[in-house]
Amino acid sequence: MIAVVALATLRTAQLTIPPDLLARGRLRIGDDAPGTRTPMLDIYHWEPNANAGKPLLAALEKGVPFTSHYIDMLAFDQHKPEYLAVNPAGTIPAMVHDGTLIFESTYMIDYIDMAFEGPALRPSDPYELWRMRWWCRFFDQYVGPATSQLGWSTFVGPMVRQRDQDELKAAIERIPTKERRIAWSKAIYGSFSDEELAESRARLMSGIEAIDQALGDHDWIAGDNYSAADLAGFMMLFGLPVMFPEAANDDRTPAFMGWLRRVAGRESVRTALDKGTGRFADRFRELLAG
Ligand SMILES: N[C@@H](CCC(=O)N[C@@H](CS)C(=O)NCC(=O)O)C(=O)O
Repeated sequence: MIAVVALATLRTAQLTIPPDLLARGRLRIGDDAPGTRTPMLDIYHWEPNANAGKPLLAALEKGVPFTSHYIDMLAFDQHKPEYLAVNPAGTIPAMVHDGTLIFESTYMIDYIDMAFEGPALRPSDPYELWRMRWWCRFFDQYVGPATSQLGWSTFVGPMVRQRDQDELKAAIERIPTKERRIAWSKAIYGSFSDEELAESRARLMSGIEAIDQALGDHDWIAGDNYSAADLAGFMMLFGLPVMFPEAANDDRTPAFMGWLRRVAGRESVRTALDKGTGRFADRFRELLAG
């Protein structure tokens, strides 16, 4: 029995629609004409954490060569003209494959899976495929926004808020989308409401329990095979035993903790975490130490 409570006030998803982007169809970056150079994959990411980690993990799991571009979110690199020329929404992650921009992290996993050789990240069994998609949606719409809100209020806000106030104000004004301006303001000025934070915690309490129950007697979220759902869920949730131990611990949610450690043990995950500065890899090490 999955005990997921219906909560009303928290945003269900972080969907940013870059101005004009979808209308333009394929956005080509740079001047190269199609077919004039070797197909290349460039991945723009911050720490291998949450959304930013998904394309990294997917490419590494499949053994796809790529160029990694570290965008320092806390230095507001994502709003600088150089990066806006790649992704006008000013969000991370993004990737450019042979000159074409691909964004929205969960669907980036699908793209990498279909566009390149390597072990499949989608189950071939229809029921497992359905489970994979159901859980990806759950991560994106239910627990993802809650984790993100707690993370922004606990880590991101405190890491930047003591900087020069005029600089911070100017940095917020440069953000291209209203949704991200609101998120940054709330993080910087500590104005997430008690009700919002309580709702995030309630979602995580029930959401982690639901995952724990759903894992049952199989190793992976969709069933017998490692899939995009494990990769996406891990990236969203691996910090929880440290960030919110009341929700995720060996006594309350042993199957969830065992699954986190199984994913953490994969070579692709260890390599991905090395692409960060260590801030998040440290949480990962605490997890492995158990
Ligand atoms: N739904 C998008 C969300 C992208 C997103 O909002 N990313 C956050 C980091 S997880 C970001 O770019 N924040 C930087 C900012 O808001 O300035 C995805 O999954 O790719």
